[in-house]
Amino acid sequence: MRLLHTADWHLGRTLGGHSLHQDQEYLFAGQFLQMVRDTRPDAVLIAGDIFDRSVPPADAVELLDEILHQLIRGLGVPVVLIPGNHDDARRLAFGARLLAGGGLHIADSPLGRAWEFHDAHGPVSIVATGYATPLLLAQKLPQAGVIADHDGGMARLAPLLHGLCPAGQRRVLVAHAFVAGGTETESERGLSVGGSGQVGVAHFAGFHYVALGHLHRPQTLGGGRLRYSGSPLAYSTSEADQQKSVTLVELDAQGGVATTELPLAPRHPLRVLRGDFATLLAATSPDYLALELTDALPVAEAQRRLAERYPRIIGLRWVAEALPASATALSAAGRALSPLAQFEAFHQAMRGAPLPDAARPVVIAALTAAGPA
Ligand SMILES: [Mn+2]
Repeated sequence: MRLLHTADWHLGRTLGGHSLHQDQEYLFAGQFLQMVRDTRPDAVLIAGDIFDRSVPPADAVELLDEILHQLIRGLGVPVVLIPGNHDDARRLAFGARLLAGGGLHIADSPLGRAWEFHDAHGPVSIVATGYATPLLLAQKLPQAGVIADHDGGMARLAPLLHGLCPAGQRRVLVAHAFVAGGTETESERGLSVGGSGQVGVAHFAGFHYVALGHLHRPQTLGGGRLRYSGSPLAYSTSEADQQKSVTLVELDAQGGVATTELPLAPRHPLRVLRGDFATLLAATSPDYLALELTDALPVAEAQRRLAERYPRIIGLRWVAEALPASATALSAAGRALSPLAQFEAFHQAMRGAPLPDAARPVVIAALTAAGPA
């Protein structure tokens, strides 16, 4: 069986105040649909965080509707999708029982749903469980007692999920969780306040493939059976270096798995760009840019002028270039200077300019308050 695994679409997301709608439309309506046309999977799995927020913008809902229509009606490929921690599970489940007959399989219960798919080797159970808090699981499973954390939740849930699958069938699980051993970026929203929100790999025993969502970096765990496809777009500066992709999964007759990363190319890549103001001002780029200024300027002024050259700035910060040795090691001559003179030398080294007269009384007051060295 051939599956396309993706997750964390975050439709409706903004980045640094810029709507990503057109970039998402470009990626999903263009490259992703073409990928499905080229690979002809038996199903597409979308492992949660379909939308960026529980009540998404109308443009985002319309885009999802169009993509699902093209996949299921246009290409004849069924879709399995689950809510993530950014989605509102009940809103996403609207019409789920009606839609399942038309090829759209939505995990509309926190206790999981299973559907039977077929390939040349026989049936495959695809079982799907949306993100659920420990509290919600405890409410749905009153006999389970206190469920203290996500790990305890998955421990209770796993046997129920297996119970949804007929014996002897190959089993694929779609889930949204932070599996221990995975690596975060800066764009996941934490699953718990205090505690890690992580669940152990061992709970996923017995599934031939686990299609995971939540972590935005593509990665494989559990000896290859568990995988995060990662998000299709970079949603934070920490992802600037990541090649985003969709995972192609080949499940053989015995349940053995081989995965391939199918790369995606964003319309406007997210990059970190470092330079001095004059150099940055002399260039231009349509990309999403986290700018790092190496010379000190009033930030609001710099941002205003750079925005004329770069329409998609997502952040601007001042960074010091590598410090000269004179700024990091105090020489014998330096030690002989007064604290004020040392600070003036430090300011000169860091900012490339003398300490402004207006700042001197502030520094003197601070040095006096700090007491004798
Ligand atoms: Mn996410």
